[in-house]
Amino acid sequence: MSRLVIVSNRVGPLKDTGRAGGLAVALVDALTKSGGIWFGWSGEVSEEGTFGAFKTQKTKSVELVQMDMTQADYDDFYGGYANRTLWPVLHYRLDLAVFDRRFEQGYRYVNERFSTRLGPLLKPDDVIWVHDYHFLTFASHMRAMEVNNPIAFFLHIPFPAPEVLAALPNAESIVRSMLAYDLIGFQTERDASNFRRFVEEELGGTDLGDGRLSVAGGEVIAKAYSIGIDAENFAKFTSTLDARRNIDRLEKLMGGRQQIIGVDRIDYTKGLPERFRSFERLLEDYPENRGRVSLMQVAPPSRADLDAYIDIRRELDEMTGHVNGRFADLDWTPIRFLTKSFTRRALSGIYRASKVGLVTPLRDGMNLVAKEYIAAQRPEDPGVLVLSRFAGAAEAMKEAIIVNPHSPEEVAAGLQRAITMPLDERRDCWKIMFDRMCKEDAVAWSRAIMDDVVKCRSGNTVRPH
Ligand code: ADQ
Repeated sequence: MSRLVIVSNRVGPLKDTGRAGGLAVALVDALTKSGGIWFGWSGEVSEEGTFGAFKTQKTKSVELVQMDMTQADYDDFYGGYANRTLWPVLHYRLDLAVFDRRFEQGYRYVNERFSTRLGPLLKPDDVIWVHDYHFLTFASHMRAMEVNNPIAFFLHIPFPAPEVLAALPNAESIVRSMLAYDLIGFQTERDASNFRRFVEEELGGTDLGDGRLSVAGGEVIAKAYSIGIDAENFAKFTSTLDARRNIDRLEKLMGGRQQIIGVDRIDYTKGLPERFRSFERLLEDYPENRGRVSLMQVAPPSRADLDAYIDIRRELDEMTGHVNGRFADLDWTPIRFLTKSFTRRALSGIYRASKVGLVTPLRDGMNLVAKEYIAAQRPEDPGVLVLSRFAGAAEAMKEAIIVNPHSPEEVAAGLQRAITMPLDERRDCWKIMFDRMCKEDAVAWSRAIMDDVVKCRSGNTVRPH
């Protein structure tokens, strides 16, 4: 069996500390089975940066290998091109994107530095799996170093329509670099077909069907592999002590009232101000919910040094004050806005105690919260998921109430339907989604990608140059 080498911006943790996301757990699982390396940034900035010594951590079969970056790398690569350019563009937010050629140079440089450092650690039959928008050009640097191992890539965030991506300076050159991967995985059919269309329309490629593209004398696979969670395990979290404590506290606090739950990193893609407005609209248009239904939004800050993120935080604080000032009563607070983070076990209890899961990003690669909410429900009396049509999760979770997050009326009507949905209907919808999630879980996702990348290299696929 080949060794697996995973490359991602942040690595680990190897042990489930309770905070590790489902993704980290799935990757550790894949790594433990085949043995291998998880390679990435240490999260630290130092003067030596990528020229410094590796920071390593080892278990029996898996090694974490991390290195620092310099402040300039961090500013141009991470804070710059990754998070001020690619993140907004790939989420269709050209209005928030910053285009600065230093950022792009820094991005390519850090991709090259990471591949240069990884090269000597590789063995001839290793399979390399690179993650996310930080490393679009990584494989092209590896190929320039004559690394011939199979390299798969998975994009966790959306891939926009070619008409949008075309606004990114040098988009063709970035996408051409991506063709050095053997396989490029996307969250949804829509993302994969956007990519294939870009390659056809802008790079003169040919769609061969089955996700295969022929371009510049070579072939690449560009297909959807939607990411799953470890649904059965997540469901089990709800009987842990941490979860039961939260269920008890919330049920006591609500005293028969209903709670809508939102859980997101603070990010402009998550549609949080729009969500608060929709909840306000619910109280306006369906006044019977006043005093009876509240919204709890759990949103730990992320990338707190970027302006766009500071603005949202301020806006959400103001909106919470506005809605609560307008509707609160002696014994009822309409919106509770918590900016702390919870362990996954504690979170499962919060989901279970909430009658409605409200997941309304303006754009999202997949959205794992939608899946976690369903996994945490009581099979005999499950809650209802209200889900944005712009979350990748909407492609497979059709039994949820699908809404347009830009329309407060539509979201409010969806919430009202969720709050009043009869038990039979709730059970039926929940069961279909839960069973599907158990089948299409995180392990199945990583296995499908690994099988395909190995197959395509042992077949007759030729890499483009
Ligand atoms: P994210 O944008 O981070 O991920 P998401 O898929 O929702 O979005 O995952 C967030 C994770 O963080 C969930 O597992 C959630 O439980 C956890 N989390 C959020 N708030 C928390 C809190 N307060 N306490 C504890 N945990 C919290 C990116 C893409 C997504 C894609 C994933 C995986 O943007 O579209 O689904 O990668 O591919």
